[in-house]
This record gives sequence, structure tokens and C-alpha cells, in this order.
Amino acid sequence: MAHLSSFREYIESLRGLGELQEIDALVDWNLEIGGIIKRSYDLRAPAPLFNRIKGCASGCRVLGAPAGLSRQPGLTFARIALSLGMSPDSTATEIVETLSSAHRRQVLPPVTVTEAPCQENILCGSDVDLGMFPVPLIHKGDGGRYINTWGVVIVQTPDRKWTNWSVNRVMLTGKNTMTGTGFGGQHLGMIYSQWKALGRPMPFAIAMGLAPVIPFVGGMPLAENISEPDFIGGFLGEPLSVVPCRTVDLLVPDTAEIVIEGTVDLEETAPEGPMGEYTGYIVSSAPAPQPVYRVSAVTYRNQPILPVVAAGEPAEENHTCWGIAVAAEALACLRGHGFPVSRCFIPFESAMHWLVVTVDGDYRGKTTARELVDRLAAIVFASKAGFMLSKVLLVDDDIDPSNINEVVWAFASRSHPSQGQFLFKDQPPFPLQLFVTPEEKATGKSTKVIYSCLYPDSWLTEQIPRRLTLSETCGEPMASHILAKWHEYGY
Ligand SMILES: Cc1cc2nc3c(=O)[nH]c(=O)nc-3n(C[C@H](O)[C@H](O)[C@H](O)COP(=O)(O)O)c2cc1C
Ligand SMILES: [Mn+2]
Repeated sequence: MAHLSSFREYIESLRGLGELQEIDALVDWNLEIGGIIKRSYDLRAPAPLFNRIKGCASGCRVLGAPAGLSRQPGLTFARIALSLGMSPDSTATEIVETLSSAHRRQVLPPVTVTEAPCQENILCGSDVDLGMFPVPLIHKGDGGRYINTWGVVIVQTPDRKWTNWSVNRVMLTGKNTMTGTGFGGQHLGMIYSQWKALGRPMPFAIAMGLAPVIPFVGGMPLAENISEPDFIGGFLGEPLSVVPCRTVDLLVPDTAEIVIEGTVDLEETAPEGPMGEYTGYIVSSAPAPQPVYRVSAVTYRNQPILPVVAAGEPAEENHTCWGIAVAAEALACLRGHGFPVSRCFIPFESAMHWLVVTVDGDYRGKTTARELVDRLAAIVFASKAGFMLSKVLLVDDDIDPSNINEVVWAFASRSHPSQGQFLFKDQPPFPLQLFVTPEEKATGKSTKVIYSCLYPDSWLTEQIPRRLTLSETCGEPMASHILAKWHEYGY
């Protein structure tokens, strides 16, 4: 596997593939960067590298759309595939399978080095002013300027046994203070509670501009007590390199473009959000109080490159990266429970709302569709991978779950309007979903659904209709004949 070990190597690979757009025009951090990134997602245009940003003295650059989709034929998933060390023409199925299968590998903890590019520049204490970086106001309704949208927040349990690297948004509240989300049910919040119980502020580091695999695993719903850096080492088959922070006792990826160090306050909170969300909307809610990150040092490479994700309508990184990571984890989880799954995918177009699960073709006669539905619900809705999923489609594996046309067709044509719909009550709601009611938020109980697109158990195998593919339309050898002569017809 060709592992790209730094953000800069990744950017050079993008350039080589025609997936990088250097922008030398002077741009504004105030909505212009966010707008250009949004437009680049819409056009599936190359990732914008902003070389000149207004008022930015540090020489800092910004890379937008780090894992956006490509409009180049055959290279739709190139940025995702490259990030995971795969060939740029990999299919979505291959990508999900590769990430999921990392669970079968032995974890490999990182190795510590003493000198690292991420510490080429070091500012401590009162010298820190995060305003030196071109921190964007991404959406006009955002409650602040978000410095972290694609890096990982690094924390460790007080007993040092579990190190967590996770992608959580972080916004500036002052020159050396920040706030962000993830302190609820996420691992960041679980580890924060352990520090709170001891009455000690939680050391943190935020590392941004990383080897491209890192955000993919940082966004992956791995089980608690699994350290993401060790999992990444196992996935790559070689350990990551990390360096000790300057002011806190944590290790950070050595090639990071920017690292922010400090502690999370136990008492003080600051208003956080709102912010444009992965659901594709911005909700005009009041900001919510979140813990305050106090910064003790910032270290960075010369001419650092800050990655920026503009959350919103599909497809951006929440759909490409988080969606793929969640699908990979759901696949591993279902396999681990012996469910006859063949593939899992979260169509980007569903903005993280539909998990499509395909079932091995030979399940018929061994079990019933109803039993599969109940097992699927019991496994997925109880897993960390499934906590934000409330709509699951169960489909035969003649359907490619990463092909939205096939998914829509199967759902429309195969799922019975009532008998194909299975409701699971008293499930914890995921409050960011628009359809969750105030009452469901208050009671903590909502409904999740599985749509079965499987054929009725009572149908005999020969009763199952055949798809009208080309060869089912005109038969063989006519289908091959037509394909061979296609250009002769004048097409
Ligand atoms: C681009 C991107 C942005 C994300 N933003 C947030 C966020 O702001 N808050 C959050 O809790 N999770 C966010 N996530 C999802 C988490 O990274 C994901 O749930 C992950 O599993 C959390 O790590 P943990 O499992 O170690 O808790 C984001 C994921 C991606 C890919
Ligand atoms: Mn974790």
C-alpha cells in the first residue's frame, strides 16, 4: 500500500492527478474561502489550494475539499482512495472493504521521534495568537470562525491506556481560546468525564494538515479503548511517527502542518455554533455552551497549510469520509456478529441518513427476511456505527449499494409500502437530524426504521423476477453482438 505520510505528499499526489487547483488570487477568509470550497464540491472541481489570503501574515495557505469527489471519469473517489493508500481508480466497494478489513490486522502503536517538521515554529504562552492563521468564517450563519474542520483532537485517558484521535469541529473564541463539539456521547466527551472526575483539566492537542489516512480513521466510529493511531498503524502495516508536544504530555503526528496544545477547562464554557451541518442545512438555533480549550502553545511547519471542510449539502467530507468510515465499521460489526452481509454503503446523496446493507444471495431457505431485519436492527442500532443512523435499507446483493440509481430503483420497486417497513421504537434520537421532534429530544426516545427490499420468503426461487439488463433484454449472443458493433451503428 502506497501510504502518503504527510499532507504535502498528498497535495503533490493530487497535483499529479489533476485534482489540485492553485489559487493565487487574493482571497478573503471571511466567506470567500468557504464559498469557493462549496462551489468546488458542486462542480466536483479540483481541490482549491489558496496561496494568498487577506491579512494573513504567517504565509499560511489553505487546502479546501481535501476529500471531495472528482469529476474526472473513473476517478470519482480518487481523493478518498489516495488518502487510504489505494489506487486512484478504486471503486467505492473496494474502499469500504479495505478500510473495514483493517479490523483483521494487528494494531501497531506509533513510534516516537524527537525532531519533527510540525515543530519548525513554536509559539508558547502569551506569544500565541491563533488569529495569525487564516481561520475561515465558512457559512454566513456560523457562530464563529472554525479553525478545525479536518484535523484530529488528541486526548488520552488519565491512566494513559487509551489515546483518542477524533475529528471534531473547533471554533475560535479568542486569541488563545477555542470551543467545540464532541463532548457529549463521543469518545472526546467520555475521556473528558474521566479528567473531570479527577478534578484535573484535560490536556489536548489538535493536529491539522495530516497524513491523509488520519482523518478517515479519526472519523471512524471505532469502539472505545481502541486507540486510533494504533489502528492506523495496523491498517498501513507500518507505525505512524509521532513527536512529543512542547507543553502537554501528548504525542502528535510529526508531519502535521499545525498543532495546537493546551488543556480543556473543567468549569468554563463558551457559546458554540451554530454551524452549517452535514445534514445539508444550517439551523438558526442559539449557540450551545461547550467546554473551553485553553491554548498553551502552537507549533507549525514553515508556510503551513490549513485544511478546510465546508460542511453542507452532499457531497462534502462528512459524506465521503465519515460516511465511508461509518459504512466500513458497520460492515465489520455485522460480519463480527455473523450477519450474512456482503456490502455496506451510505450513499453520499443521502447526507449520512441511509445505510444500505446488501445480504449474501444464498440466505433464502436458511432464514427469513423478517429474522434478518430483526438481527440487523439489533446489531446496527446498538453499535457506535449506528447511533446516528435511523434509516436502513436491506437489499439483495444484485444491487450495488454505492450506485444510487440502483438503490433508488430497488427501494422503489421491491419494498412493500407497509409490509416492507419495520419500525423500531424507543431508540435514542440523533438530534442533528431535522425530523427529530422536540418531544423525542426531551424523552431521548425516537423511532428507527429498516426498509426491507428483499423478495417475499414465500416466493420460489424461479418466481424471482429477472432484472432487464441488456442481455436479459435481447438475449445472448445478441447482447455481445450489439456491444461489439456499437461504434458501427454510428454512436
Ligand atoms: C469532516 C468531519 C467533521 C466532523 N465533525 C464532527 C463534530 O463537529 N463533532 C462530532 O462530534 N463529530 C464530528 N464528526 C464525526 C466524528 O469524527 C465521528 O463520529 C468519530 O467516530 C468520533 O470519534 P470517536 O469515535 O473517537 O468519538 C466529523 C467527522 C468528519 C469526517
Ligand atoms: Mn475513538
